[in-house]
Amino acid sequence: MVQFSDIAADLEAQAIELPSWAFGNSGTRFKVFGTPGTPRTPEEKIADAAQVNKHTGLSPKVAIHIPWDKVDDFGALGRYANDLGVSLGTVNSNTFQDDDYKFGSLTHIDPVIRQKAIDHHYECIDIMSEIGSKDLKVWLADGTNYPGQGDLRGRQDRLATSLAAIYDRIGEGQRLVLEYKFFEPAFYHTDVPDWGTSYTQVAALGDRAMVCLDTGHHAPGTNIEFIVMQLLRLGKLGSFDFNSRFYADDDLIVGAADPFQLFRILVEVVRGGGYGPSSPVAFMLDQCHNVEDKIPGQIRSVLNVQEMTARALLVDRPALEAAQAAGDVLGANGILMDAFYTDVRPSLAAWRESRGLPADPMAAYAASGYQATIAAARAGGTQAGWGA
Ligand code: LRH
Ligand code: MN
Ligand code: MN
Repeated sequence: MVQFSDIAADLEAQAIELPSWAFGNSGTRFKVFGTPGTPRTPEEKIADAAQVNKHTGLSPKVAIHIPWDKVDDFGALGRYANDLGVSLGTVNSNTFQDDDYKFGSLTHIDPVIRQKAIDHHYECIDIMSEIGSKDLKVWLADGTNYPGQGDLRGRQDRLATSLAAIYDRIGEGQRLVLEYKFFEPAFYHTDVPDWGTSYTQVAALGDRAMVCLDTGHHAPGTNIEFIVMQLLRLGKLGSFDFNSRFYADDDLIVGAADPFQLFRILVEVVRGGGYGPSSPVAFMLDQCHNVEDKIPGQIRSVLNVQEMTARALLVDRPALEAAQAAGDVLGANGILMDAFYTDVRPSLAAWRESRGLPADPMAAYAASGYQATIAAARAGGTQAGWGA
């Protein structure tokens, strides 16, 4: 049996990057409900993200999305974040909100539009260099709605050429991570629909190009932990966008819809060397909070990842390997389930307190009065991001 005390040191280095856009209002095409206190500026999003780190110690970085978080002086934005105890992380490009990209961005048939999309990525790389960010995350809405609408092969070839032009500018110590998604907003075909396509494209670029796995971007029933294993085996798992889903790209709180799936994913992460200070895998959230308050929503999210990481670390590896080797099907399964069913919450609460953090971060945030303060201070404002 592995005890919590055996794994406590491994929890020390856990860092889960927060998406700036999680702090803005969001919804579906049917309705976006406003939340009092929603940030009006990138600075206010960062201030809210800093609250999550203050109460959990788990989220020292904030990912930004360009142009949603565009400011005149990124150096100053970075210093502002540092003053609040966090730093700016992944830079996400955005080629899905400009009319020019109606029929594609990096895959567009018109070289002028393609160059515009490439130039946007150059701008993102410049921002990364200014703020000391390591990762450029590329997610493309490119695809078609009707069979015959586009030449699938030609689009894939143009994608490869465009990505190569972007990768050329990626500096030492920087990476390009390519995210895949099986559908939406395109419904017939998507140009980077799956891990295999993302892998094929980044493998052609070089060592500093990796795959981003967004847990919400798979068809129902997909064995995501198998993909995690394979990408780690290939040395190409660059980052996670964590969230959870019941139906499509729901962007719900990670670990809320299917905690067991999150556990299984983290078991493969640990098994494949994807966890720990020397791992190249960046843990990130990519979520929206449509009906719940955003800051507690993010606090709950990072705690869910921490709890499932602890449980994954509790798997008795030698015993599991012995059971597997002996063909002990139910024994092996039982060893995994023992770890999954271990309630680590009391141990984590004590562990947090021993580090000067609140035992219960959700309660500590609720008692802090921050939510009422921002609701009063930001009343009547317009939110930043998502279309801004
Ligand atoms: C696409 C996606 C991608 C975007 C984010 C806002 O569905 O997951 O990561 O950058 O949502
Ligand atoms: Mn994502
Ligand atoms: Mn998504």
